[in-house]
Amino acid sequence: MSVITHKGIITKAVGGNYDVVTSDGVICCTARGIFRKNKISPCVGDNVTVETDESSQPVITDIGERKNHIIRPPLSNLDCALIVVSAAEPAPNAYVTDKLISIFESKEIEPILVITKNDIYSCEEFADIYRSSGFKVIYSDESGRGHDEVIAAVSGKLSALVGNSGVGKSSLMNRIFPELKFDTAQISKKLGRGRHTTRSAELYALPCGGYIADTPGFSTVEVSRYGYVDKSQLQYTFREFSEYIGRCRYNDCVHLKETGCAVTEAVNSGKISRSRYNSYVRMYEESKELNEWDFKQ
Ligand SMILES: Nc1nc2c(ncn2[C@@H]2O[C@H](COP(=O)(O)OP(=O)(O)OP(=O)(O)O)[C@@H](O)[C@H]2O)c(=O)[nH]1
Ligand SMILES: [Mg+2]
Ligand SMILES: [Zn+2]
Repeated sequence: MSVITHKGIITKAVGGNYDVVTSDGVICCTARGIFRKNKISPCVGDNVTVETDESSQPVITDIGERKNHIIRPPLSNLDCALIVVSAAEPAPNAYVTDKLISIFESKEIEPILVITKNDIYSCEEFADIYRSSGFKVIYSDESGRGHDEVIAAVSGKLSALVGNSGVGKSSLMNRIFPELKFDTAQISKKLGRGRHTTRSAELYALPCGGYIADTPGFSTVEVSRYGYVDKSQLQYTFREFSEYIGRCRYNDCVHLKETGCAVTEAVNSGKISRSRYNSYVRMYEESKELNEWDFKQ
């Protein structure tokens, strides 16, 4: 009996069944029990080895080393996170945005902001905070504005759309893939049903290479459980702090109330956004209460 080995990427995972895209096409398979024993489950984005033979169901036998991993929803090997923020309904929330940015920065996933619903509201001030802090900000709405910029930002990469429920992630997927029909719903209907419209993550192949996943949204309260950045590392996840870190009077400065702090001086002189700095302080305080183990898979 001849066993054939294939290499590929998991694009869909539902109840222990996986779709793996290989050079020989999509293979539907299950996983070996050994992964359960080692407390690791294959997930969307994993580079895997699949074995097929004539008589039994194809099975995943190996998971390649992960570049990074997020747990909500389970996704591996992301290059880029498109953080979707709507200009209104729901209103932009700087703290939620900054928290997501820090989590992605800590995993070396490039955060890009996509601002939706500009056809009805403007949020220039919010966008400016992020542009001036060193992030790419794209406006994308139902008028078709920003479409080419979104495609250019994600082509050839593995990306996920993340953000609050109702910001328009699935609507954006519908603009990228007009032939597919992603479920979208008005906020009032989402609340009425008491759950989110999108419920799992699946990778879709982009026309110019790479993959993108829609993900279920979360409420502002839930973002506190989205991930964890240790307080010793937190300052390094604020990219605009980097040119000031090391220039404070005290080597162990954590940029809160210390005298001679180069970071707080930069905030006071308007070189660092106060809104971003306030998020840093809040996250620093909160990280004292959080336990890293709550965020392990
Ligand atoms: N005016 C306007 N409405 C939008 C835009 N994008 C999305 N919407 C509307 O916002 C509502 C929510 O959109 P969805 O795409 O379902 O939001 P989602 O982020 O996928 O939500 P979850 O799946 O619950 O996380 C729908 O009624 C959309 O029609 C936009 O750019 N402009
Ligand atoms: Mg959705
Ligand atoms: Zn300092």
